[in-house]
Amino acid sequence: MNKKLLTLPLLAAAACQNKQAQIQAQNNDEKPNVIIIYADDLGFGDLPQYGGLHNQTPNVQRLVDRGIRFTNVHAVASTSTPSRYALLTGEYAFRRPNTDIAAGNAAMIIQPGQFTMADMFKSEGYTTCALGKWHLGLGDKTGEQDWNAPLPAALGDLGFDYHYIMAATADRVPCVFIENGKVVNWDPEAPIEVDYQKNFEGEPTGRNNPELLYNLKSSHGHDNSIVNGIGRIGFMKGGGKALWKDENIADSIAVHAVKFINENKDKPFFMYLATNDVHVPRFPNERFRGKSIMGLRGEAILSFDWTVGQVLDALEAAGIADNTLIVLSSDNGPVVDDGYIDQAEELLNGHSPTGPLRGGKYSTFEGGTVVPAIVSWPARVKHGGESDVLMSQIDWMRSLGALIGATMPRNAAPDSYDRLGNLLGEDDTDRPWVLEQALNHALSIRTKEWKYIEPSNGVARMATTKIETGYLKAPQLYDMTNPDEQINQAETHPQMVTDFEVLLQKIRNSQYAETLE
Ligand code: NG6
Ligand code: CA
Repeated sequence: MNKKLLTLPLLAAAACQNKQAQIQAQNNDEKPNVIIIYADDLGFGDLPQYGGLHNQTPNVQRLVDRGIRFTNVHAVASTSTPSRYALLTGEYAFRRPNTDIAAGNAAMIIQPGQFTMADMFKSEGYTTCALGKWHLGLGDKTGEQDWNAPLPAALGDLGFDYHYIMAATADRVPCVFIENGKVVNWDPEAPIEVDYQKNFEGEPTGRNNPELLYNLKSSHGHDNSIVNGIGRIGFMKGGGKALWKDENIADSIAVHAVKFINENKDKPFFMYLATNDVHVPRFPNERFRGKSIMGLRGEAILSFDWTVGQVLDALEAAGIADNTLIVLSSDNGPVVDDGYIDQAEELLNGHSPTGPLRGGKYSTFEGGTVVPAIVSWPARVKHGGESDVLMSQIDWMRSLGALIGATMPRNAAPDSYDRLGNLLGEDDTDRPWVLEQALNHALSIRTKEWKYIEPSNGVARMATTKIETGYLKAPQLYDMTNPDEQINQAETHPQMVTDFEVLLQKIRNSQYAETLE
């Protein structure tokens, strides 16, 4: 089995590298605009294009019609911060401390000296921006940011020419947008203070003043400060007119995306557009209300689709849709009850956010990391294609780097491989394996045929979200010709388990991405 598992895919990978070189050679002069539309917690089965029920997403369909729908794409982790870290640096999050789900007052997690995806585009003359959810820390010291002054470290230090972002998630303070290192609409009458340990004297909390939760009540956690009638994680004081209204978040992000497209339509740009949808608190704009029988979670999916439409319309109006490469995906799998009483569970009406997959956000099972992924580039990519090629978001950095002919500094994107051919639908050679990280740090390796989950500690099912974690003290091995991960075959295939353990050990110990060769 050793041979079948490890050797054959490696030979295939070598063949693939040659093809990649040719693809790169074709591309050096083209310089398409590149947009990553990164949804939050959008599950593999959530979109109707992936079997999702009840909602129409016509704008996602526009992308599918002019691009490729991938069905075997893996986020690097089943939660946001490690997944985003890996996407933007090409390095597995487990190699770095402080890459777990970040608080809103975490210091910047990616170091200014690291070579990011934005640096890569910038080095090739692109104008770069990050819009929407950030969740990778800001400022130079955790808990010591002065939110009333320019932040000493922000995305300008990571290669982004422009940013308009939320520091963390919508359920975490501070509930304000940050533009180029400064709070947007900063209110001198209401200076901002943030603390993740203790409340500010006299300030109401969700726990003590549930009567003030007029927009959404919490089902678990989310009972610290109240902003816009919604309980949050962490304490904040002040903010005044800078505080966001949850119902306007998607609009605020989309408006800045459209503006950036219009301002940069004459030169190549890179946009990292990370939506707040469909993360909690789900509180989409009034115009989506009542439009989904799945209630707020369904309406958040409609809001996501609307954002996609805003981007496509702006590209078309600017006459640059043909030469813009769009990658649409999600940071991790779905969760239904993630802490607010929004009736997401009651109103599923038979919809399965993970499709046929087991587990969900947080878990080691495939529901945690298999995500929708659609790639469109009308000028180049086959229209209406489908692909089940095994792909990991870890490779998108070097693949996009190859596309634009970027020179990668030594040590940059150490875990990322150029698999541009996969991304453009021009090569269907599977990645030999992909690595997945769960909330409890358990790592899994997935090949096209098998999935190995290393032993780990923790509850089998989260009491709060009801998600099956896949944590087990013994190794797990699943035959992925049936993706439901129900029959653990570790005991009957000890050699294969050993092979996977050896491979995992090699990946863990490797400083650079030598493990695929
Ligand atoms: C959890 C939050 C959850 C969500 C998640 C991060 C509670 C009870 N749950 O701790 O609501 O915010 O962190 O989600 O606080 S992620 O998609 O950004 O990783
Ligand atoms: Ca997420």
